[in-house]
Amino acid sequence: MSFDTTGADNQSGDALENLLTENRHFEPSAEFAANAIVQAGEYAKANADRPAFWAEKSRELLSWSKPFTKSLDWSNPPFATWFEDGEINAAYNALDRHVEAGNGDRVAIHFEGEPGDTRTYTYAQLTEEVKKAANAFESLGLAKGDRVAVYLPMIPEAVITLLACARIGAIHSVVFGGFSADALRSRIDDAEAKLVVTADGTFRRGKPSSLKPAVDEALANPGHSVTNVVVVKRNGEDVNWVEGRDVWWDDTVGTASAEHTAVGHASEHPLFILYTSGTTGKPKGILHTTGGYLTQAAYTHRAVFDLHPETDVFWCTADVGWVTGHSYVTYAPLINGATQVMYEGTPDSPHQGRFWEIVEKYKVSILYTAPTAIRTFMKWGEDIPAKYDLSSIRLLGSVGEPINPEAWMWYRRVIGGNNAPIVDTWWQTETGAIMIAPLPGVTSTKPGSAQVPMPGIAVDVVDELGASVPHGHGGYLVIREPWPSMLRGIWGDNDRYKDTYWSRFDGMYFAGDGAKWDEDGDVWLLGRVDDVMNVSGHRLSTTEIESALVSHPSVAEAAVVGAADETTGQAVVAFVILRGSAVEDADIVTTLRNHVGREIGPIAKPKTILVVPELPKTRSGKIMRRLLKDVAEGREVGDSSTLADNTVMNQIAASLKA
Ligand code: 7RM
Repeated sequence: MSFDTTGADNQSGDALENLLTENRHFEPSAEFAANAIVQAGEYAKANADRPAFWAEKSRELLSWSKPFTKSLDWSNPPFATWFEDGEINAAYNALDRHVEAGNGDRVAIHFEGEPGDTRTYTYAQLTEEVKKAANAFESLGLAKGDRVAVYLPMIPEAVITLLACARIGAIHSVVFGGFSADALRSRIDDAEAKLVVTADGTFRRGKPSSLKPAVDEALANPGHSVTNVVVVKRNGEDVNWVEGRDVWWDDTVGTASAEHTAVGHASEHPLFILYTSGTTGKPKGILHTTGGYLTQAAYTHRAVFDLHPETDVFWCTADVGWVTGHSYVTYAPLINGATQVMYEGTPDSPHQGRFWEIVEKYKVSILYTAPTAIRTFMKWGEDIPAKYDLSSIRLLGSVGEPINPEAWMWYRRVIGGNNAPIVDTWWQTETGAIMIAPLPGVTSTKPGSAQVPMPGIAVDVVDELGASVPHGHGGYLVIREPWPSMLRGIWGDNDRYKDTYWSRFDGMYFAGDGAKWDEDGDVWLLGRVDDVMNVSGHRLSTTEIESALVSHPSVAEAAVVGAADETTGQAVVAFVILRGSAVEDADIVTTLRNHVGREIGPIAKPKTILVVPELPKTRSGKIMRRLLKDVAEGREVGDSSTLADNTVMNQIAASLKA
């Protein structure tokens, strides 16, 4: 392979063109395929007429108080409407109708608190709680269209709050419990929230961890829009109290009437805002509406997880502060009448087997988690899950980042008993629901690839000019047709909505991810395009080099960035966490460089490999490569306020000095 210093605009990423391929395939077992909820015919049916397909799914999966007559309206792009003349209540669909259908005694939520306390809510009980919360919020003056900031830990009150808002047509805006007072303030201000729902605090690794002080700080200056703060008592810590503003959950929701009739809201009535950080600028308030969002969330949940609501126990480990916790904890599982597990804490508390203990205890059959968690479990060793009975698991899901083949294989073998299909699901806050994933009873799965667009979803990979690239080639991931759960805009900023998503390629949604088709026509996600490096004119994906590093037995985790380089434009810099005894190996850096050379090609060999104790990650497990890039380029480290653990950058700095 030669170094090409002229091809600065090397669109097709030739250096890696044929490297991301995978020969391993895993067919669904005959039994799994035979009992699968969705069969192969679904693709052709959806492709024949997408809006008709989604209309049929919507009628099948949801109860509309006023049936719609119209499916998609795309007469004013990029502003779509779905099922526009219909009316629907999200909370009624998630709760009341299951009780009316005689399923009130089915468990909706098995809650496991971090300290080990547990609560079980049946559908009848959860319905009652949501009705009380809806009445309580209304008694505080909350009305349809008002915004509610939610700053809660992973406790049932989070789901209850969201559904109570949806019930009365208030718009929730969840802010991650891990975000600072500043982040909370800017989100409250941007949405002009009238109510805040929070808790005294939660527990982290056995210790109380507070939330209420951040709310007090966010509201310290006058001029904000908030009239009341509802406070759930969770960890029992003392809190400051602002008379007239603050009210205890138990005193308001606890004493409210359990009678509340749900009325339908217009299909395009806003359901929620969820802020997501862009590469630059202030966070974007991604806006989702009701009918289309619920349709795609419910459909993908059934189809991708092969959900059999009478028998499955579903566990999505995502926090409700993330879109995954909206679509696949709060809405879809309840709409579909599933039984689910909700867990407040981290995987390592009080011990590294906590997740597997929970799987065994509740007989979890479908587990949906993130690659970062899987890689952490690999690091901890397979003897930990081996201590538990995981035989209830029949399907595994992955979301949030590309899952490297190494982690995929481990997940399948150690957690899935070499039998459970793995569904790698690609989607975004903006897409609202899963867009690319295998259908577990149909698709033969392939480690490392999210594989195929969902039925009814038009995904493509295009070059700089927006032309489709052929199989075997890479480019930018786009979506060619509107989809039901697509964002309807950025709160208060239509221009930014158009600029960010619809201006790069004419008439297509630009996802911001690099991707490639392999020779079989499966999609591989290559990370955000801002994570694509250009070394001597060769496009290299951080994901691929990370994947190569992690495939070496000495490497537990790896993050790769492109650092500015005078000669090559960018140079590959890798940060690695080593496993056990590899730490003592003096030649490890050379070994790893050669390993990457062998796995991908000499062009991909990291110029620098830095051994570090930890990697900077957000709460949802995404590596913040931006911060590593600052280190690699010798700059002062930028804003690290969204890190899950804000001491990590200091740990890295200390380890590099040593
Ligand atoms: C659900 C969620 C979105 C970004 C997205 C990608 C990355 C998510 C996968 C993935 C490869 C996956 N929403 N991403 N899932 N990359 N394979 N299965 O994560 O808004 O927080 O993030 O996450 O870069 O653009 S999100």
